[in-house]
Amino acid sequence: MTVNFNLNPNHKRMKTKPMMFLVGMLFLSMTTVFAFGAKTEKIKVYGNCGSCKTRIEKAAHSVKGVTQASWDKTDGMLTVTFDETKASVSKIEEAVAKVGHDTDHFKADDKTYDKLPGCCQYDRPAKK
Ligand SMILES: [Cu+2]
Repeated sequence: MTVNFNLNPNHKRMKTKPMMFLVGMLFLSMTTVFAFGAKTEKIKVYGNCGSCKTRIEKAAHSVKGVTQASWDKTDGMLTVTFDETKASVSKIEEAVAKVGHDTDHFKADDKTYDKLPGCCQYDRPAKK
């Protein structure tokens, strides 16, 4: 008994194309990571708890070009990986400050800070 899995009538002509496509995709994804300067940086972000972590990481991810963001509540360091051609440390710090978390270069708006849940109202760094 033969089962015909070939649903494509142009099968013979198409044969080499899927492989080329795969190689092409692989090449593209590699250039995205390497050629366009994926960069990993650590940024100090003030916060307290697990909900801060969620909020901070969400804000970092909202910046175009950010592929990874992870905030450590024990030392307050946000580790971000981003495409340098699209994002920058200041853009990320700005986004994080906008949701209520101070960084060493951007201060959150007082009103935004006041609206944070009680557990999230971290001790703010001294104002400069
Ligand atoms: Cu919190």
